Amino acid sequence: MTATSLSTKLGIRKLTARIGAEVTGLSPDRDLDAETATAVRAALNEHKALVFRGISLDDEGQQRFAGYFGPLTSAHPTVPAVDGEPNVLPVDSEDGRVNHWHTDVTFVLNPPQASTLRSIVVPPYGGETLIANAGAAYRDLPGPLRDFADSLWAAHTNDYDYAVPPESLNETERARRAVFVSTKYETAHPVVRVHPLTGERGLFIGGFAQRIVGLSKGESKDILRLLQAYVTRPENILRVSWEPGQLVLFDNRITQHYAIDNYDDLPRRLNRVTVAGDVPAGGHRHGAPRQNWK
Ligand SMILES: O=C(O)CCC(=O)C(=O)O
Ligand SMILES: [Fe+2]
Repeated sequence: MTATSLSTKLGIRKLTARIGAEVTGLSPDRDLDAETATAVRAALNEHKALVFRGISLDDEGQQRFAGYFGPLTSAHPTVPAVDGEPNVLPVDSEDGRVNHWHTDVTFVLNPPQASTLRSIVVPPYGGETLIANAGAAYRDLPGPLRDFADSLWAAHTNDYDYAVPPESLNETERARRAVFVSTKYETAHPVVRVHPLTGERGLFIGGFAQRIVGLSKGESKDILRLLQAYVTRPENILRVSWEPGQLVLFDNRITQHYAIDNYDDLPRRLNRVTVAGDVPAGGHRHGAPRQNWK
């Protein structure tokens, strides 16, 4: 397919005051020229989550679209990809429900900068994805808390006590969990991340952040709960309702997300493709504990 200049037709409609926009006049299934890709990146910088509706993408198309924003990661560090598509992760309700707040794969040194999710099977009700603006959360903090957060580092790991106790998991869920932690990762990141393209600061925590470097588990839990409460304020959240032919692109450097488990046992399936990211940078006055923080 040839590149088509679409940027003049690009429409950006805000979905909430603080996060999210629907992009119209652009088919992610067409080739994007440089100007259009730049306009989409600018919209992503501003709105943090972009919704594209009425699209007809296959796995190839989703990967091509994600590729405009940088090189792709493998599907996941531990979870197998879609057969024959090493960059595509199946997100299938049969394998479990991601109903906890997180940012994708933050337990590695350079987590994916952006994720795309594409609807494959949509339940007739429920199954929405929440996406939270972690930059607004940071700005909502009272000054002294902001300064405090600025000074912290958090250890992120894929091996932690998930909200669900292991004894309540069924066999499939237990097996999936075992695959997820088959290689254990732990990485320290700044709690306040400076976005490399905009300079905007955001809380960079989420479910894989399990401990604050230098604090006990108990102290860490309290601090993380306090900060996380700002991320999940309703004002900071976009609620994405899924429909067939939909793609959502979100900026992992400054958002968290949560898949709501409110669709009974109905099937739900999305495919995820993520764009490789940089090593998170903070605005620290205290140096980096990355090398010897354990
Ligand atoms: O199912 C969703 O809406 C989100 C899935 C997700 O967060 C993930 O696969 O990391
Ligand atoms: Fe996720």
